[in-house]
Amino acid sequence: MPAQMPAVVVDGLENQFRLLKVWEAPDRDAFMREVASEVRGVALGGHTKVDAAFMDRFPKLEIVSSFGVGYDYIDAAEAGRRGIMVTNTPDVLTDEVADLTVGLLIATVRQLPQVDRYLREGRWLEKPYPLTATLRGRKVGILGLGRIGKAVARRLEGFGLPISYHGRNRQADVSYDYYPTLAGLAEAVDILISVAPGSAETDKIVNAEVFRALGPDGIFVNVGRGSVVDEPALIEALRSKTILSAGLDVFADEPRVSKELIDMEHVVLLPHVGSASVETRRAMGQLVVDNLVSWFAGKGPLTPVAETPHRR
Ligand code: NAP
Ligand code: 8YV
Repeated sequence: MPAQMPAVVVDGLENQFRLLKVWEAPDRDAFMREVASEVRGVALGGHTKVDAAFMDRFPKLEIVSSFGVGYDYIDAAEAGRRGIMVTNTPDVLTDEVADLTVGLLIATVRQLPQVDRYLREGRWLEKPYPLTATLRGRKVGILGLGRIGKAVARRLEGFGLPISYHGRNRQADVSYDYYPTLAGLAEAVDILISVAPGSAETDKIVNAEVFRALGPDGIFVNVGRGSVVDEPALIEALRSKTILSAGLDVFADEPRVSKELIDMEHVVLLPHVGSASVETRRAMGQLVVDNLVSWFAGKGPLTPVAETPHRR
């Protein structure tokens, strides 16, 4: 375990395996060198980078069990070429992240954190808070209509909002309008929600052209990955009122958040808390453990990523 993980993972693995807690070693690099030849599994948290150089260090490595559904910090294609299994934690967090996304959207449109600050500062005593924008009458576009994207769409259907989406493929199980280009989607909607994974393909695809297409009433919400957005272009679009506002749970260089965003009153910023409830983080941790237990019991992985499919 290179970085500290929740107790459910530490305890669950200590019960079953010899757990090497790299983060507790006074000299982590020396400790890694010392134990590298024995390591057969890695429990990965804290978005530790797993690239070819990392894999080179562990000649007997069979499986990387990662905490989180997104695994953009793992070179999974390289793991696949080496026959190393990679697992993630899908599904157990879908509803939690979808709930948070809807909360963030409402908070952004109705300015809930700003309104809360207004009351605490005693300003209600002077005059009522100014009127805000509305969700009513808006169209929603989802970038990345996967597990979480669909759960967000189902919730927003209940709000009476029409949904459309962009991804590489049309989804067979939904009847929402599909847009083959992201700019086309942005042009057609006034709320754009990104739930797409980080990858070379998605890097900075939400760019200045997309913000221009979204337009001056446009709201951008990002719960996917910060790398999907050209962040300087987002800041410029917010500064110039090319779009109305943004609600962000993910950023380009976490946990550092650009001062320009922090200084803007018309954005809502969350410190990557989409899945961060006690119950959901526990379920994610348990799945990290269960993948390793299943693998070393010879039963295969429970939730392998697409790049390392399990062949029995
Ligand atoms: P998923 O089921 O794999 O869905 C991902 C969606 O993104 C798919 O519909 C996929 O559709 C689309 N996509 C992939 N590559 C694309 C590309 N190049 N261009 C456009 N669309 C693309 O994953 P999920 O479980 O919904 O999770 C989605 C992401 O949410 C994770 O990868 C993670 O980054 C993020 N996340 C964030 C939090 C948080 O705390 N903020 C929590 C959990 C997850 P196509 O294959 O058709 O393109
Ligand atoms: C986690 C996430 O907070 O699952 C993901 O992809 O982004 C979040 O659920 C994160 O991966 C753990 O640090």
